[in-house]
Amino acid sequence: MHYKAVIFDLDGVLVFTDKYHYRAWKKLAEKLSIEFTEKDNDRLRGVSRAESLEIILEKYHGKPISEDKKREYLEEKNDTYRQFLGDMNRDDVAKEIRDTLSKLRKDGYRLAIGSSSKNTAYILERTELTDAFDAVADGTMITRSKPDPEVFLKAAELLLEKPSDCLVVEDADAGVTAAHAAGMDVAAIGAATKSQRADYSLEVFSDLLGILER
Ligand code: B16
Ligand code: MG
Repeated sequence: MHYKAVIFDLDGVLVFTDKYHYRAWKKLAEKLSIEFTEKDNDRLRGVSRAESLEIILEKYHGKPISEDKKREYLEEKNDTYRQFLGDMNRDDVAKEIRDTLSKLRKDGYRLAIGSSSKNTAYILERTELTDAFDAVADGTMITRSKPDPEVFLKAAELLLEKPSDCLVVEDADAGVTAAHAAGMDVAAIGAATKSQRADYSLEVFSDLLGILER
């Protein structure tokens, strides 16, 4: 067995909250008369909330915005986003994902979350996924978000595993860069498969079993 642990990104890998991020950012962008498309939203994958706002403001042409006002906008966006999260439940995680996680654990792999999101604990609770993991490293524990390796190194530290023994599963290019910078191999799924920079490419989540059990 080459790897001892698997670190999962959350948004875009285990749950599909990217549509909620999109709707919440869109609401704020409209208020500020900023054009915001789904393509723009793709640039926010794996990026922290504050950095996401700066990316959105690249297309803003109004009066200068103070730091206090930006904090207010961030809170507003998060309130909208959390309203969507409040409607999530166990059914928002596919059976294929739950079964794959259980199988990996049964086979002795240590499992962790490595997410930029400060809402990680709430999402795991809503979807009844908390107990599926041995450790959770998230946006509340780091000072630098992906593409910085901090969140993945934190996950390895919590698992008491060496980075080289961990495989990361990611949907964002920023996350692929972060995992490599942490000295970890990466399996890409979804959007991150396009750039072909990852070590493995997953067509479906359960393809992980083929990588880890060969
Ligand atoms: P929050 P991940 C990331 O989660 C999202 O992909 C990204 O779009 C979001 O801005 C970031 O979390 C922060 O989320 O506003 O909930 O703190 O993909 O790293 O699981
Ligand atoms: Mg993601």
